[in-house]
Amino acid sequence: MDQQARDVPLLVDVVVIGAGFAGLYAHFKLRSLGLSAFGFEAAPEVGGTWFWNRYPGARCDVESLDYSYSFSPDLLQEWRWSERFATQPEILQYANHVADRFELRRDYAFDTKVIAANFDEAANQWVVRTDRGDQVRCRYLLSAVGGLSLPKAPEIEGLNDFAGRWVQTGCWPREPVDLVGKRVAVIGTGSSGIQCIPLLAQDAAHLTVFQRTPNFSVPAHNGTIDPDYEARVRADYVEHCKRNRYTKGGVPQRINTGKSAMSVSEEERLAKFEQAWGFGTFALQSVFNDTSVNPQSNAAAAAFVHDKIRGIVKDPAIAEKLLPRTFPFGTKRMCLDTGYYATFNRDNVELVDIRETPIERITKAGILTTEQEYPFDLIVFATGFDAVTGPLFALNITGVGGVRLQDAWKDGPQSYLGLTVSGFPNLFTVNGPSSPSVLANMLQTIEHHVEWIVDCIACMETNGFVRIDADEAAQVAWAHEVADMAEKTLYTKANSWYMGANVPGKPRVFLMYIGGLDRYVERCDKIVSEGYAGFNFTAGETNSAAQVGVAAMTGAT
Ligand code: N01
Repeated sequence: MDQQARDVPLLVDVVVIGAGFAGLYAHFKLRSLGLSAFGFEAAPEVGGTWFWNRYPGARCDVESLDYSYSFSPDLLQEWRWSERFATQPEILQYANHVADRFELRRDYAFDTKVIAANFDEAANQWVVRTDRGDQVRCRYLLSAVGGLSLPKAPEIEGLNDFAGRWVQTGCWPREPVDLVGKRVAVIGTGSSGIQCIPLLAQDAAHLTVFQRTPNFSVPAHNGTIDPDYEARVRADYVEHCKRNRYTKGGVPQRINTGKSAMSVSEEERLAKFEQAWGFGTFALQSVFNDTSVNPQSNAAAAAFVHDKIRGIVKDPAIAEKLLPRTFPFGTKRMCLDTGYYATFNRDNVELVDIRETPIERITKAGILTTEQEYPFDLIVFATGFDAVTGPLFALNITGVGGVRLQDAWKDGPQSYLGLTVSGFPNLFTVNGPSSPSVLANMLQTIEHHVEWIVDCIACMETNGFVRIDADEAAQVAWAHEVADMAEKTLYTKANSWYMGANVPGKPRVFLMYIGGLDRYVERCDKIVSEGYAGFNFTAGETNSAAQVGVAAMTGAT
């Protein structure tokens, strides 16, 4: 059901796609610029990823105090989180609160999917079409679709034969899913599987986990927020958030030796690992500064987690199956859990290693592996997403010369700063490929991108520019820089969704900028201070207007 009457305009300054945290903030900022903006959202309400991922156990893996918008000091102070890591319902409530407080719903059509966006070169406008028959023209198109918004289709043969029910974590039903007395299967042990498995185990009669690749998971140590810490943060909240933006991960570095794991004694190393394990967050990855680049340091962290798993899981054979061995520690996104490994000590939980006994197909009764058929009432697919590029391709974007984004990116995404794509003028992508996105606190990456984009649009408006396009050479150089940076780490050794490796046929390209949010923000600032180096601007009414030097726009010499 719509949250508002549908009153879709024919022409606006900006179309925003998505009403998650990025889309909402974009609306807020664009309005402050005096531009008209209109948004489309496929869901019936705001919240983006937090609307769709409502599976049991879904919660943020960034501490709530940091996973907060920082643009409004009043909002920062008035909103109180109830837990250190907020649950999905609470985050969704927060998104709704923000939408209400800043009246951000009024320029959205909900339950409306964008199905095409074509650049009209003569008019320098995007023509956006939706599945409800709308056609809107806009001068700027802002994608705020999120990198993890397109769940992978369950790709296991035989699903149509299954007589029971199946669901996906990435689009969990809104009405409660009845688990009581049910025989439940979970396929997938990434962050979503690892979060829901302990809760499903509590309610289901029997839970069978089908694991293809064991993952590294550390205890989140969720609970109430330490009141002293919260008071310190609140006393200086705006500055706290500003400082976050100039860190690698967009969060405070609270346990960080700044040393190589190999530069300290084994005793000190284990003590620091222990401290990080006890603290939660991603501290185990960042406590030493070379975990992601030095194979020895990485192996030490992996061995530490292996020992922890062996210590928690009572059956040694099951513990061995749960040990991640096929990729370096942290190079697939590390998971934060609440009682994940201990769940395998329950009598009603079974682990099936589908590397040993692969799934052959889904049957009427359940799941058939090479070893046996398992009967189920419910199958939960926690099998991940066609990340980063998938949601953009789903928009069916065509740029200059009618080139489809899919074709421009057939060998992997090419983007300048993850913000713009050469040949697709006036299109901005929040958290696009080759930007830090999920490698940092998403609230920080979102706010940074939205502010950069809105400042850029303001600059264009002030200077009479009608078109911005990334210079192809600058884009190629950026892609090389991003790839070189990733190659220097161990991340490229894993078959992860970060590498596009989870989707058959997807080019193997590291999808994020791994140099840290701090370096990235400084780089974006520098590019602006150099007169938007690497961008071409066009002045006037049409695309035939003279190219104008960007230096003139910013006063740079
Ligand atoms: O997806 P994933 P996710 N047959 O791709 C398995 C964010 N997130 O939804 O590794 C059998 O990580 C697959 O196995 P393998 C976070 O950024 C955040 O869990 O490909 N198994 C893997 O085990 C995260 O990284 C939060 O061998 C199949 C699993 O399914 C990202 O979303 C919470 C299969 C997929 O893991 C994605 O996480 C949740 C098949 N055909 C998510 N296909 C928080 O903030 C896939 N698998 C806490």
